[in-house]
Formats: sequence, C-alpha cells, structure tokens
Amino acid sequence: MAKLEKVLIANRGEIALRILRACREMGIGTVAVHSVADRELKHVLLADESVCIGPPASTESYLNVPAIIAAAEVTGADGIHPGYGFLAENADFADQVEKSGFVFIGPTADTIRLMGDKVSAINAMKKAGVPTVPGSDGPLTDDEERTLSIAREIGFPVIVKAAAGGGGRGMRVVHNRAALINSVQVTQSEAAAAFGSDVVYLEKFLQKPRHVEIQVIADGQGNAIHLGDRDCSLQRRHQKVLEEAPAPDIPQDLRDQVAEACVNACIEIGYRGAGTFEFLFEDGGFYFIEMNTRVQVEHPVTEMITGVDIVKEQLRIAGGAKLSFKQEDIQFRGHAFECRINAEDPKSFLPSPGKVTTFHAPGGLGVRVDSHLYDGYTVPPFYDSLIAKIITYGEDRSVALARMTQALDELVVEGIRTNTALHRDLVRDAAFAAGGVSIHYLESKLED
Ligand code: MV4
Repeated sequence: MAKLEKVLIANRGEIALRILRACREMGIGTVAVHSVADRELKHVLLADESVCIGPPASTESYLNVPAIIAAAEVTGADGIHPGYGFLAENADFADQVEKSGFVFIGPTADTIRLMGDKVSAINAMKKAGVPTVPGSDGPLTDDEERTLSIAREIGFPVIVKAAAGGGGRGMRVVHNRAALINSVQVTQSEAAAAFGSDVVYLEKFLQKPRHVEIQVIADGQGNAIHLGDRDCSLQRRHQKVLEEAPAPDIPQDLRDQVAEACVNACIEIGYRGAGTFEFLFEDGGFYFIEMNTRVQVEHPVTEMITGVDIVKEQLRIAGGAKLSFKQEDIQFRGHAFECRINAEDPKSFLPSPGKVTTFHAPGGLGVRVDSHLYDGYTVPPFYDSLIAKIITYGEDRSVALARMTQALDELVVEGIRTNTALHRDLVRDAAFAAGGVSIHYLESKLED
C-alpha cells in the first residue's frame, strides 16, 4: 500500500480536527462524517468533503458501521481514522473496514482483540517481559477452593476484574476471604450482562498507586520505539482531568527499563500503529494493567516533549511506511501539562451543553490549544463533554506549570458552564505542584 490519499475521519470534536490538521499537513484529502447534530462542527466545515451518517444518537451515527463504510465508498476514501472512543477499539469494525478494502488506521483487528481481552493482554505482556500485577494468571474457574487459594497466595485486598472490562468498568475490590466468592459471582453476572462474557480474573489490589502510561509507536514491519511516559493520576470517576509528561519523580534507569520492555513487547506481538501501555506505579514498581490500541486524548503532552507528531506518524504507518525515527533519534526535552476543559457543571459535574457565546483561547510561548470551539458554536448534549485541551510546555516542570496557570487565567468560555475553575484551583494545589500524587488524590480533594 502506498501513501494514503484520502482519509475518512470517523470521529468528532477536537480529535477529528486534530486528525484533519495532520492530513492537511501531509497533503491527504479529508472526509468528515457527522451526525445530524454535528453539521456545525469545525472540522466538518473545514473538511474537503462531508457526509451526514445519521441521527444525533452515537449508536445511529458515530457507531453506525454500515453508514461509515458506505460514506468511505461513496467518497472514495482509502483510509479510515477512528480517533479515540466510539469504534477506535472495536476489532469487528477494524475487520469490516479492511474487508471492505479500506485501511484501518490502527493495529490489526487481531491485535485489538488480543488487547480487548484483558487476560490475554496480560499474558502476552508477561510473556514479553513486561512487569504485571501479581494475580490469578488467567481466568477464575468455578472451583471455589482454587479461587480462595489463589487469593490467599496473592494476599488481600484483591480486585476482581472482568476480562472484557477495562477503563474502570467491571471491577470489584475484595478485602477479605469471607467476601471473595460472592464478589466473584456478582462481578461475573455484571460482566455477562455488560459485556456478554462472564470471564473474570484476580489481581492484588494496589491501594495508592499512580497511573503512569508509556506511549509506543510501531510500524508492524519489525520496528518499534517508545515516546516516554505520562502521568495521568489526576482523575475523577475514571475520567482523566489533567495529565503530564514525563511522569514526575521516577528514576531514569527504571523509566528506560520499563519503556524498553514495552518496545520489546511491541516487536514480539507485531504491533502496528500508536499504542499505550497502562501501568500502576506504586512503591517504586511498575505493574502493567491494560494496553490501549488507539491514539489517546492526552497524546499532545508526549508530542510536546518529543517533537513527534503522533497522528502524522499513524497516517504514515497506515500508508505502509516504516517508522521515521529510531529510538536514538528521540530526545526527551522539558515538561508538558494538559488540562481537559469540559462543558460541565462545576458542582454536579453534569454535562452543560449549549451555545458558546464567547471563546477566547490562551496563547503565548509554550501554549497549545486543541479545541473545536468557536464563538457561536453550540455544544450538543449527545456526546462527551470535552471541549478543549489546554497544553503547555516548559523547559522544566515549574515553567510548564507557570504557563498553565497563566493560560487558564486567560481562557474565556462564556454561555456554558465548564470545569475551568477546578483547573485553576488544581494548578495552585501544593501537593499537585510537588508532583506524584496518587489516583485517589483528586477525588479526596473534591470531598473536602
Ligand atoms: C487496579 C487498581 C488497583 N489495583 N488494579 C481502574 C481503571 C482500570 N484501567 C484499572 N483500574 C484500576 N485497577 C489493581 N490491581 C486501581 C484501579 C483504579 C484506577 C486506575 C487508574 C486510574 C484511576 C483509577 C481509579 C480507581 C481505580
């Protein structure tokens, strides 16, 4: 396959605009697909062509596989970029895209399937030498004595997780032996109902970890590199709020060692495209939990400290090119933060859609804004509430943080409610400024 000539962007909002910009830089034509509610989206207005694929509900538009493939057919697109969310990690979609003769901009359907099953993902990583959480080494069976003895060996507390879950769905913490069997059964029934699979596994429950992830990129032709790590510990209800790169306060030799293990794993499984290894980091140890096979919301912080355009690299690789970098070419420089600005009520966190009467983006040296907002745009009520990502870079963490503080003070979004005040408060928080808070920090801060 030669270079892609026309890409269909199977997404919306800021990431659709991000993909459109990368295509434009590369001279690739763009097809926007959108729902009835999204005719006014910035990337739809900017795209070479656009196709309305269905009613506002995602299930009938951005998740409507036949409509998306038909749009690729009628516009003569050769590749489909799924962005994040929606169909990005749907192996059946990747399969259908390829079977219809288009390039799926991402890993193979088999890789997506491997990583979608958390048990097989963990087994593959373990085999490749990536450190994992002590656990059941595969699915639990209906042998209750076996389950009890596995938990005894791991030591309480343990966590029961659905193999088809991930991202915080389908899991349950168990503090003692008495509660174990019932918790396993409840998690199994919930998993069967939610995911159509009752397969569950057990892990040691880490009580105060950080969420540290490693960005990789591979060409599926034997080459893979890493682009370092990010700390995404600041989250509320499994929604990341503020991310940074690199993760603060991790010894360089440990960082390198784990990143190299991820690169080796990519080569071993024949990984293709951009990917993220998610780890829990606790007491100086890394423990793999899941792999994401898509571009992530927080990819810009990695771009800022490496200078690598991750979306362009995805497009190049999907067009059949080899990686344009060797590991030695990647220089890690400085520090970056990303604040996710959501259209939501600052107290209830409920979505707050509506018309944006005024949007003033911050600017200046080391400030990047990834947003589809413009004056007069109406945020529809049907989708994720992310409306802007404010990203700042600095030669060190304190410069990047000072720039974020200023950028947030400059940001104006009028007409709808946003979480800007929370970010303004967070960047002034002493524990956050010190670096390295756990995944529970934000929720406990919000409690008092
Ligand atoms: C864990 C854990 C503690 N111990 N696994 C939640 C999302 C999913 N990706 C995995 N998750 C967790 N797995 C073990 N063995 C704690 C969490 C967790 C979490 C992880 C990352 C970021 C935020 C989180 C919030 C609550 C729980």
